[in-house]
Amino acid sequence: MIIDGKGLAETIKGELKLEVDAIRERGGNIPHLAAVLVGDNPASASYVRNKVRFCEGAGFESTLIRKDSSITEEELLEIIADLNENEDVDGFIVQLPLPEHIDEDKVTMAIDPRKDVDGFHPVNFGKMAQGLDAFLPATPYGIMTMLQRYEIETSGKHCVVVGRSNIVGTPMSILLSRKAYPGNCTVTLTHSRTKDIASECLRADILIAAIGIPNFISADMVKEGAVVIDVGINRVEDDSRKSGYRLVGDVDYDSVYGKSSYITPVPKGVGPMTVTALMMNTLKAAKQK
Ligand code: BQF
Repeated sequence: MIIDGKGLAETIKGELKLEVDAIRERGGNIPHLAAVLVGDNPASASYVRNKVRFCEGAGFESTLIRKDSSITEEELLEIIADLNENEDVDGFIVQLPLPEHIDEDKVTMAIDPRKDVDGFHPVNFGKMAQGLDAFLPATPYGIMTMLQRYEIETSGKHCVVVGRSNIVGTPMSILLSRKAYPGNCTVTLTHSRTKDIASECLRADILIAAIGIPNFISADMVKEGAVVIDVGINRVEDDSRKSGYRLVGDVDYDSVYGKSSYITPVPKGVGPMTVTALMMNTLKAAKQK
């Protein structure tokens, strides 16, 4: 069965809009997301557009702050300090990746954890790891929401995560091993130094592919009946498209589809749920203010 990330995102957008309409009716605090976009990376610009568009669809307020890639780290930190102070803004993100001369960790740590709707600040990461209330990082939160809404059984399952990034692989391994639903999995976290990734993947009841290599997971790496979550969003050249590229996941979808019980497509799988999760965090931030 195909997990329709795009459709679920639309459903949740409608639910969020109903909540925002009710907030508006009682004169409450309308959620307001600000996004800082540095430079002209086309992928980053498209991600930010998706977020602004979602805000419009759900009745959120949004502010886009665009800066040239020549901005200094100091100037960017000043913008963050202003957003931290700004009573009107409930949550904000700094779109990654940033230009080479800017330290992403420094930027992330400058964000007030109460406004850190991407859930990247160490305070939110630490709270998440301890099972405390926190802003969960958007992609893992989106995946957890998919598993929950599709009522996928996770308790006692063996989950294999491929990739150990701070924003996907590592938090995913923590969330799925927590004593909760979705959770209670036995988790294996694999990465570039793992001896035999294929045989690790073959043991997975739930396989999370987050390595950023197009079509990395082939059918011979997947157990019959596995749940396959493809986090990869890789741009590959395609002259038959007017854009000149198409999106390809980390999973070789055509060969793996037949072996899976559930599988997420690319596009329209995890990607739209990442944006949705950011908006769920923004509503949470607005309510907590
Ligand atoms: C879709 C992201 C890597 C690095 C930084 C829908 C998005 C993408 C794809 C999107 C992503 C990926 C985002 C689709 C936000 C997800 O239909 O497949 C939406 O906008 N994303 C980001 O903000 O930063 C990233 C991936």
